[in-house]
Amino acid sequence: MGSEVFYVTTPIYYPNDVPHIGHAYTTVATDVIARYRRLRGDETFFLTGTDEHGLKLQRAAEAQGVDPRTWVDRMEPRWREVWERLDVSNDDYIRTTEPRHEAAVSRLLLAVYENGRDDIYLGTYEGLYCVSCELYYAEDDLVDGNCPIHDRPVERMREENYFFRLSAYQDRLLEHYERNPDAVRPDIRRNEVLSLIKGGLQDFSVSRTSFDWGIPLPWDPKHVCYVWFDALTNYITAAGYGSDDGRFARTWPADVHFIGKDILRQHAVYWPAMLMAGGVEPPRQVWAHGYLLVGGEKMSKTKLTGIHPFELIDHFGVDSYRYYFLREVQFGQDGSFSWESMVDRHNADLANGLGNLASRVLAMIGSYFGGEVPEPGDPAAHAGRLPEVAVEVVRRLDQAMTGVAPTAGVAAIWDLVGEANRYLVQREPWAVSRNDGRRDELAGILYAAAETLRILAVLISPVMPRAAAALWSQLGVEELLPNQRLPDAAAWGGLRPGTPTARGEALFPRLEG
Ligand code: ME8
Repeated sequence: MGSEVFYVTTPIYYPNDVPHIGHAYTTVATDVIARYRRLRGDETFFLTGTDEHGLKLQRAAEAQGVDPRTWVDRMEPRWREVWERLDVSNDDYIRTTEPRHEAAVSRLLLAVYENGRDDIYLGTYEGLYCVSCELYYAEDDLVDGNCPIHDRPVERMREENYFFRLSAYQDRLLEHYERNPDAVRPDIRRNEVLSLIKGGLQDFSVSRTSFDWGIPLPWDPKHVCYVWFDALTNYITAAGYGSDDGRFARTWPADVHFIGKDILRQHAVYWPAMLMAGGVEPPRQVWAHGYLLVGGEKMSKTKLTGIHPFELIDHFGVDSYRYYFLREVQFGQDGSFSWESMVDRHNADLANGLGNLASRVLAMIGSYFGGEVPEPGDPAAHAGRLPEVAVEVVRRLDQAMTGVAPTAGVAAIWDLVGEANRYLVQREPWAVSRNDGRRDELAGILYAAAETLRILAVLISPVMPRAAAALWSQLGVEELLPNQRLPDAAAWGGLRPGTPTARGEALFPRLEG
């Protein structure tokens, strides 16, 4: 078994408010992995969207004096505009208020309800509820009486609910995770999930009667579906569950669900059990990254510490934004954002590193060869270690990106930038140019440098699509851009001598703090 499509998702976000850089962190990382997969020729399906039902949304709408549908219709474009501005290349965008989703949720609910094992049953729930999480908590989970994630008071609720028999799935979940050691990453999250499951699982309610902003249960429409059961199902809705069996078979199971560690339990315990109960395969992998912190705490709108991505993009540009978070925060760990470190990264790695390399090489090709790519001559004599370092970097990048280690992937690319800059310092083409007898050598050096830039343009394209396109056009080969596939695109010698190059704008202008 195995799906043919590389299927990757972000969480679907609550549009009760506008996005902050924490949400964008997940979405950009997912985008980079999706773009990398396309670059290596894998058929890819990348999904994101908004989670529009539930009490939290209903209350946000009430606070604005509008009905929930008006509210989500007003807020959802504020999310899409951020993804567009960030060059996020999702193939589909799902809203849980769409009819296709309601159909899939009803279908999964019925599949579980009618599976012959009584996995959904009627009961009464009384407990402590955090509206921000849309989760019930046990007294012991609370910190000073507050929700452990949002640090806000919980509410006592009592209602008649349908329950999902999660407790019956303990052994099957453990067996699933033993058989698939990579199904939760990184290891620290896998261990957390294993101990949650081993600690015993409590049934959770899958319906609500105290409010009505949700999908009615097909067999008892006084109840609306619990928002997490509704939300998680988005991942199969968009893959064609219940609507397009052929596409569903090619697409599902998802290869990676990217999430933050705050919603691990729902994705790695509830979700696979729900799917098993409905006769659907669990996802291949759940990848739970860390938090972006502000002042040592998880950035959050609730605590008014959220920074809107536009505040940074306006200053740094889209590519620098995308680069910074992947490079600065080791993927999987928590990381702090700071304006100063972002300026430092921008200037050191982008303006002085890649940007300076490109402008120096193109300027020298302009002055010494009338702007045309010179003859390579014998690479063994002129290219130094660049061809072999490029091969090695491409190998490391592939290993990192397919292994979902984007920070290591980006670091590998910058080893090639560093090698190229060192190579120029050692070969001193500006000095060689003063000696007419060394014209072939000068050509060989600048060919090697330009060829390295071409390869770099391919390699950076998943992370910085705009800089890649600009570099590509400065090298005079933009018409090739859409057809690049790794590893062939990185094979040495792709640039043709005689190609007219152009000195464009600086790729990354230096920024003052
Ligand atoms: O939980 N650092 O939506 P949500 C890193 N609708 N990532 C962060 C972050 C931070 N400080 N803050 C948020 C929900 N995120 C549900 C999901 S999925 C079926 C339903 C990111 O709007 C991270 O990915 O609260 C986290 O898991 C997600 O936003 C939570 O988004």
